[in-house]
Amino acid sequence: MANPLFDRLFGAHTGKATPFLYLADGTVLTHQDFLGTAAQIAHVLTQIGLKPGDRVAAQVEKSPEALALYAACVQAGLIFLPLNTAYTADELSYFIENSGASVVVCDKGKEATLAPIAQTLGAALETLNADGSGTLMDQAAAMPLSYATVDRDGEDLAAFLYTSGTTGRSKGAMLTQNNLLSNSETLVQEWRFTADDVLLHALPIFHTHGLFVASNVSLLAGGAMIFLPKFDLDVVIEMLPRATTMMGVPTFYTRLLSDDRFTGDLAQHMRLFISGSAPLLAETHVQFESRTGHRILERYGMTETNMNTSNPYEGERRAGTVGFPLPGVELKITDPASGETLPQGEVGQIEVRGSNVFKGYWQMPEKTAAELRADGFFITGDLGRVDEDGYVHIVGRNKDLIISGGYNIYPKEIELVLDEQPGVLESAVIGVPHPDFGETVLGVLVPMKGETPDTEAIMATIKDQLARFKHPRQLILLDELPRNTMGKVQKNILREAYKDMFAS
Ligand code: MCA
Ligand code: AMP
Repeated sequence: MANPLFDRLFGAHTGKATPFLYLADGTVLTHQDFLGTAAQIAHVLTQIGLKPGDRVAAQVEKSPEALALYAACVQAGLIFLPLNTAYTADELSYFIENSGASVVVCDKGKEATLAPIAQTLGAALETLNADGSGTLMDQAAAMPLSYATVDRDGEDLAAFLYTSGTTGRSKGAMLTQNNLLSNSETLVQEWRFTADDVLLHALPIFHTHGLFVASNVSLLAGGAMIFLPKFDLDVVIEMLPRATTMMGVPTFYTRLLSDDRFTGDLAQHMRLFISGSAPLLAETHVQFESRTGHRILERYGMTETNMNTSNPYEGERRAGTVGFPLPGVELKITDPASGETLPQGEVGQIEVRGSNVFKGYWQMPEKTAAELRADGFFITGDLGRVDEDGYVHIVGRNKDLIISGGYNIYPKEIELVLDEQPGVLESAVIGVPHPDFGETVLGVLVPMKGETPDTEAIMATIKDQLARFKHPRQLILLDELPRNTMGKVQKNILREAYKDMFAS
């Protein structure tokens, strides 16, 4: 037996004194330093009493230790459950309860809020702060620097990533070792990653993009990362000359382009820029090429599937498309009503199948059955077409979703909160164009007869319930919502009416 994900991503670097993480303060951690930390954390988790298959919920700031916590979970056969640092206590208590997490790891600043929740739900609580301090590392410091890797099968679960739904509560996408490993193997090949690469990593590590795409690909290739806590334009510009590759959401690229210091010279030595998580405007692609000579490589993925398509490394990277299905990924365009495959060129829903596709939603068999067909095809909820040259175009969404700065926001979740506010009869939440975030959230409220809802008070109330990035940038009062003859709210009319609200 073995532990394929651990062996390939981490174990393969045992004893290597080569640089793995370059930090903004000049610290360099080698692969072996990192593995030692991971082993120490694995000992702590085992001593707490965690057994293979148990869940570890982590809401922690990005740090080498936070990444080592992921490695430790893989090594000890635990299921890693990373959580957005913006989530409120309300949101977190759902994830902890739903996943049945045995331990919650959080920042010291969140301890007072989370301790009672963890206690009620029977989970242990450890702290891990942005600077690597906290109870987790206090205990880890006394532990051995190696750990007997727990045997796992490729079909064993490695991570849960919660993704919101159009009907309300989030669902835990169950990802196996094979899901993650097969996808990173493909991406290393497709994007030509090697041990010589230095990836500029400014993404958060609680989502697929920063964790399973950026980090796993670098780990598998044996390369290094410039590991930054967040996307800070000044720091990114300062660090870029030391990198060979960068991955980002479109906002990273529009922010770079908005700065005169980002010149062709600064990007000259780079091997590859990759974009994903949200549509990259063709205009950004063109501007980027004329400034730097580089064509950004755009790819398309989902939490449930990892990466599905990519523009080619060699060959034409076509603006406004997400390239070709990756090797091992089958992609078809189907009629949303019948599920029948449509002829090439026609627009329909995108379905994918392959070893990248998840195992289903944790303890939600009906939701799994609604999206994952018995034959293994996953219904992405994205609308697209395949052109005559085989390039996949995403033309829209068959799901009510807003993507703001790469974060997914499901309007239903916000509408449920808004509908409960005093004086509100009903609400509609829409995404409208935003120069920095691509899209941003707008809330439309219909007052109860004779009432005028207090929008400021409403904004203050939702602070406790919803993460900051989900908050409407503005609330608008409207006498009634546009509806079709079936009574369905016509959000397209609202989107059209307010499309210039935040235009630059
Ligand atoms: C921060 N804020 C946001 C966002 N980020 N609001 C809406 N959308 C956001 N994405 C809030 C802040 O809390 C702050 O609130 C205010 O907006 C302005 O913050 P700012 O300093 O401008 O933001 P930032 O800290 O610079 O962050 C923007 C960012 C960041 C760099 C674009 O959001 C980011 O790193 N996004 C990447 C997300 C990502 O990794 N997505 C991948 C998901 P206040 O008003 O209180 O100051 S994985 C995925 O989608 C699939 C699988 C895929 O294909 O990859
Ligand atoms: P998530 O649920 O966070 O995994 O986000 C997945 C969704 O992000 C997909 O279903 C798409 O709607 C969107 N997405 C990811 N990459 C791209 C891209 N390159 N272009 C357009 N949309 C994308």
